Formats: sequence, structure tokens, C-alpha cells
Amino acid sequence: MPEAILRTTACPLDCPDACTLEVTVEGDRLARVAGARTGNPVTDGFICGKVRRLPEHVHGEARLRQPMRRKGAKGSGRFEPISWDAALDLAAARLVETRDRFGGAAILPYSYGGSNGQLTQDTTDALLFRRLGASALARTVCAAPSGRAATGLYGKMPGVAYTDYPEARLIVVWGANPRTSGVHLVPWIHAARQRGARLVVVDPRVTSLAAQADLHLAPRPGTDVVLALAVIRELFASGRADREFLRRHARGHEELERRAARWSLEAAAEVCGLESGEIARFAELYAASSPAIVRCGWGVERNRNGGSAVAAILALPAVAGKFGVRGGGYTMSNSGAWKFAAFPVGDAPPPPRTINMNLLGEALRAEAEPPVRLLFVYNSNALATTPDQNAVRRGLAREDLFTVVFDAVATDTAAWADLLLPATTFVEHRELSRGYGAYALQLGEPVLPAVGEARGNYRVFGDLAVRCGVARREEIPAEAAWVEALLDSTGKGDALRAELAERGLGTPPDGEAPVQFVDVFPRTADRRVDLVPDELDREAPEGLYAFRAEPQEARYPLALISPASDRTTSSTFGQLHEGEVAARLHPRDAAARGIADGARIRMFNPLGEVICRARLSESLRPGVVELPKGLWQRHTENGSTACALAPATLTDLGGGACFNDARVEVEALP
Ligand SMILES: Nc1nc2c(c(=O)[nH]1)N[C@H]1C(S)=C(S)[C@@H](COP(=O)(O)OP(=O)(O)OC[C@H]3O[C@@H](n4cnc5c(=O)[nH]c(N)nc54)[C@H](O)[C@@H]3O)O[C@H]1N2
Ligand SMILES: Nc1nc2c(c(=O)[nH]1)N[C@H]1C(S)=C(S)[C@@H](COP(=O)(O)OP(=O)(O)OC[C@H]3O[C@@H](n4cnc5c(=O)[nH]c(N)nc54)[C@H](O)[C@@H]3O)O[C@H]1N2
Ligand code: SF4
Ligand SMILES: [Mo]
Repeated sequence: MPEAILRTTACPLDCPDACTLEVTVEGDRLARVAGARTGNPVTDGFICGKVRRLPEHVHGEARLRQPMRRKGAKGSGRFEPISWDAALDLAAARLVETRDRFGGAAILPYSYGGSNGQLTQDTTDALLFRRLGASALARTVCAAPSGRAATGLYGKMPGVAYTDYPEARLIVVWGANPRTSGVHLVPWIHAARQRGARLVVVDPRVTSLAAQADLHLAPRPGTDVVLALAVIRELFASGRADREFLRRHARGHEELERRAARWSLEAAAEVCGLESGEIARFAELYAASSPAIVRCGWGVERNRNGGSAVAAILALPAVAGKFGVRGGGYTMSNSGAWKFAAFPVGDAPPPPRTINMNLLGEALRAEAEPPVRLLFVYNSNALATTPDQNAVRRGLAREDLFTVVFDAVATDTAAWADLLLPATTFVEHRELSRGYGAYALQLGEPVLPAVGEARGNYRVFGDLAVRCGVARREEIPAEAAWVEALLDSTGKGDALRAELAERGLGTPPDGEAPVQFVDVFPRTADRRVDLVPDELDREAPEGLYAFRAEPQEARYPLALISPASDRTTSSTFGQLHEGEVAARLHPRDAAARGIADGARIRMFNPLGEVICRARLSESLRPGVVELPKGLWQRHTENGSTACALAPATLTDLGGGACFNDARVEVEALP
């Protein structure tokens, strides 16, 4: 038995919590992963079940261990090994040839959430694709509408830290499911409750927190903007708006009041499918409680009204005067707490065009103008996570498209590659990461040798840039040097180095538990919250705070939502789960369709169909169906997932994805 060595690193996965990990390494194998017991109060000795299974992810059967070239038909998943030298030559030759024959716009790099780290995205990949003159990608599949709203109102002001939740008397969890999607917030909510705090949950499902809440509002998906405006109207109308705070610290409150005026309790109740009394009780509780925190999640944004909804929710603490005390205000994403330098790409020309990643299926059509000829997928399992999955699959099947997939495991997308490059995982490479809930910055050094021939993004994209002849080796900073430059760019370089050396955690310039409107202010030009920013008002098709009605067609009356599940992080770790996943339906909707628990069903709309089993559940709002996000082909009978039913339409702000605007019908199958 090799000796077990205990080492520390950080989890850079797309999760708010950014845990500190204690890993046990035996020889060249990762044996065990656990949460650090000391040093990080947010991690506090435990981690999610997904990352506890990291050893199977790192060493499992689906792991890519060497570069491979397609051998069988497109999509057959048959490959033959080649050397890295040959793989890099082939990739470089195809990149250069595509640029020379069709122009850089015919090259599309596609990436998103593989890592929240600073070293595996927007570094040498940016250099390569910018210098090639490739199409740019608008990374909008997540957080684009909420980011636009938070930036427009508050300039992405940092939010209430997890550790300050126990100070609150009221916690509103709105369109977030932290028990699953950022579990380290939950103990702090429980601590607050033990001290007498009330809990309100706004979610169309009875999540585990909703089941314990003092008040659970279950609105129709996509109607939150109306609910939040009705609360705002109520606050103004009852004289409980904090006009003094608004005069001193806000702009646009008169206009916001006007826009909220049409949403009486009754009008809102009708649209949201709630009782007017529930909304009144919520407004009452919110007005009367201080400190009060709103934790806004990403479930709010994934529909046509998502940007306006997040804006209206984030306006609440301003209108009700909840800022200025510890444990009061809001938490959305805290990613704005850190500012880093952009990777130097030199005098590369601006990209010839920008493609919204939610419209990948459209962009991959042969008739697109100009067509994409080379798709380079990394840090993403595009086929499993992008709207209009069938359109994406049709695109990937094009014989005249050359697809490179760079990933650590053989994903559904990888099966469509012409060239497969094996990536290291975060235990095998260096990563500098910060959470978007937790505030700490952490530097993870590799704790394990690379598995097989896997290589890290920083190195591979740098090598490709040199092979393509778009960069000289000497221009590319060594990875360690780039880490130093990133640390310096935060504005507290040496202090940060000292913190990292002593504690293993770096704190952002504004501290790790800032009080909003005391320690941090809106990063708008006049440090005020702008409640109706012009820019957002112009961008939203019907203006900011407009409610766009149900994308309804009588033939597809059920709203399919696809929230985060405990088994995967987006689609990461999907290969570790065997067996089909059932769609959840309310018993009333099932009965109306003659569907029994466990029955085979077909869920469909004009974009596609999913064939799977039904699981009846009282925990959904009637009219809502649930199939989790991040499923792989293997998890349904016909290989389609919720993304096959999700429209490639865009949110009102930020060009975000409308996963939860999927409208479907369901029928029983024999
Ligand atoms: N285990 C696990 N953790 C994850 C992830 C994962 O896939 N698995 N993904 C990570 C990523 S990428 C992200 S962005 C975050 C997302 O984490 P969350 O913010 O929790 O987002 P979701 O899970 O999409 O949705 C949260 C809740 O919103 C509800 N919801 C859906 N539609 C609406 C609506 O219209 N209005 C309201 N009020 N609620 C609605 C859903 O029922 C769900 O309970 O989690 C991260 N953490
Ligand atoms: N139906 C539905 N679909 C959704 C959502 C939804 O609500 N409903 N939510 C969406 C959300 S919130 C998000 S954030 C997106 C995320 O969608 P994606 O960006 O596709 O994220 P993942 O599915 O986690 O895939 C990340 C991939 O990157 C790989 N990877 C990890 N680290 C590295 C690395 O260092 N180098 C390389 N080369 N590869 C690496 C992983 O192995 C994994 O296969 O999914 C979206 N999809
Ligand atoms: S995914 Fe989230 S909860 Fe799980 S280990 Fe990583 S940071 Fe922690
Ligand atoms: Mo996300």
C-alpha cells in the first residue's frame, strides 16, 4: 500500500461555495476528498456528495487519458489514439486552414462552466482565439440576466456574506435551492432560525427549505417580476417604503413606484397564481423585520422576464430600507468582489462577430451566414447543457464541421468530436479560484500527477497559439508568473500573498463580510442605487419591469423546469450515474392524463420529445413538471433531456437562456 498523503486544495467547480478540500493521495491515485475542518468557516468540515465522488471522476472509466482522432462515423463515439504532437499539429492545421479559407468568423470557441478558476478560462485560450480572429462567444447560458440587473442597479456591489446570515431576523430565499446548489449556506440559515429568524421561500416547488419555511409562496414560473412589483407597490402604498433612504441613496424610485402601480395584490395574485393574502402577508413580514436578507437565486432568471424579475427583487431592500445593518440587504452573486486583470492578448483585432451561446443550434446550421466550420468545445458539455438540444445535435452531425472537444471525460458532446483532447482535472493542475457566494480566494496547486497524458488548458492553448503562428513562445507568461500578475491586479497583492501563505484564504479588498451601504456602496457613477437604469430600460424589449405573458400555447399547457440536482454540477459527474431519471409531475396533472406513478411517458413540444418515467409528487405546483438540469443521454430512454424542450429564446436582459420557458404536453406510453 502506498503511503497516504493528506493535502489541501480548493474546489473550483461552478458552485457558490468554493470549498477548501482535504484530499488523500495514495501513490498516483486520489483516494479520498473531504471538506477542510479548519481554516475555512464556510466549508466547516463538510462538502457535497458530488465532490466526495471525485476519485471516481478522476480515475473512472469515462476519463480521457490520451488524444484521439475520430475513426467511425460522426457521433459514433469511435476513436483511435494519436500522440499529443500529432493532435496539436492537426488542431493547429485545421484552425489555420479554416481561418485562411473561410475567415476567422468560421471558428467558434465554445466554453462555459467547467471551472470558476482564473487559469482555465480567459487566459491562453483568449490569446489563441483573439489572435486567430475567431468569432467571440457571449457566455450567457447562466447569470447573464441576473448579472445585467445587478450591474445596472448596484454595479455588482458585493452582497451579504453567508457568515452574516445569523444576524438576520428574516431571510427570504427567492428562486434558489441552497440545500442542493450551495449547501454551505444552509447551516447559517439554520443558525439564524435558532435565534428566532423567520424564513420565506419563493419557489414553484416545495424545496427542503420551503417545507420548513414560515411562508412559502409558489408562483407560476416566470411571474416573479409581478410578485416583487406587487410587494413594492404595497410598501409604497402603505407608507412603509423608506423614502429617506431612497432620497439619499437611490435614483429612479418615483419611476419604479409608477411602474409598480398597476400590480395591485389582486392583479398580481391572478398572474402569479397565488392568493392575494399570501402576498400581503409577505409584504407585511418583510416591512416589519430587520435585519432582513433576500437571497436571490438563479431560478428566477431562466425565463423571458428573468432580468426584470431579478431587478425587481434586488430593488426590494432599497425600497424597504433594509441596508446599512449587518445581516440586512441582499445576496445575489458575489463574483464582483474580486477584480482581476485581463490576459494580455496584444493588439489583436476585435472579433469579427459575437455568437450568443444559447443560440448554438442556430449558429451551427449549414445555412448560417457565415457558417461555423470549426467548433472548439472546452470547459463545457454543450450538447447536455444548451437550449434546443436537437438543433445542436444536428449541427454537430454536419460533415463539413470540424469539432474539437477538450475535456477530462468522454461527455455526450465528446462523442461528436473529430479530435478529442484529454484535460486535467482541478486536482491535477494549478487553479486560482473564488466562489460567487463565499468570498475567499484560494490557490490550488496540483495534488496529483496528470492522469494518463492529460494536459491543462493553460498549456494546451498556449502551445496551439505558438503552433498556429499567432504568438511567440516568449510572449506567453509562464503560468506561475500569470498567477502573480493576477494577485497584483487585485489591488492588494502582497497582503493577499501573506493571507494565502498564512491562512490559505485570501480576502477581497472590501473584506469578507461587508455591510452593504456601510462598507460597500453601489459601484454606479454616483454610488446610488439606480432603480430604473436607462441602459436596462432600453435593452428590455418592453422596457424594464415589463411582464411578458406566458409563452403559452393551449396545446402545451405544462411548464417544464429543470433545476439543479444533487447528483451533478450542471452536467459534470453525469457519467457516474447509471439508470434513467424520472420526470416529476403533480398527481393532479398526472390524473388528468391517465398517468400513474412509474409510468412510461412522452413529454413533448415542437422542439423535441423526452421519453422517460413519471414520478408523481405533491411537492410541485400543479401545472409544473420537473426534469433536472445536467442529465446525459443515458439518463432517458430516447437520449433527449430537458434541453431538448427548452426554447432558444432569450431573456429580456443579457441574452440569457430561457430553460424554464419550456412548455410541454405529457402523455402516457404503453
Ligand atoms: N448540486 C448542484 N449544485 C449546483 C449546480 C448543480 O447543477 N448541481 N449548478 C450550479 C450552477 S451552474 C448554478 S447557476 C447554481 C444554481 O442554483 P440555484 O440558484 O439554486 O438555481 P436552480 O437550481 O436553477 O433553481 C433554484 C430554484 O428556483 C426554482 N424556480 C424555477 N423557476 C422559477 C421561477 O420562475 N421563479 C422562482 N421564484 N423560482 C423558480 C426551482 O424550483 C429551484 O428550486 O447552482 C450551482 N450549484
Ligand atoms: N435544462 C437546463 N440546462 C441547463 C440549465 C438549466 O437550468 N436547465 N442551467 C445551465 C447552467 S446554470 C449552466 S452554468 C450551464 C453549464 O453548462 P456547462 O458549461 O456545459 O457545464 P458542465 O455541464 O459542468 O460541463 C463542464 C465541462 O467542462 C469540463 N472541464 C472541467 N474542468 C475543465 C478544464 O480545466 N479543462 C477542460 N478542457 N475541461 C474542463 C468538465 O469535465 C465538464 O464536462 O448549464 C446550463 N444548462
Ligand atoms: S461543488 Fe460546491 S459544495 Fe461541492 S465541494 Fe465544490 S464548492 Fe463545495
Ligand atoms: Mo449556472
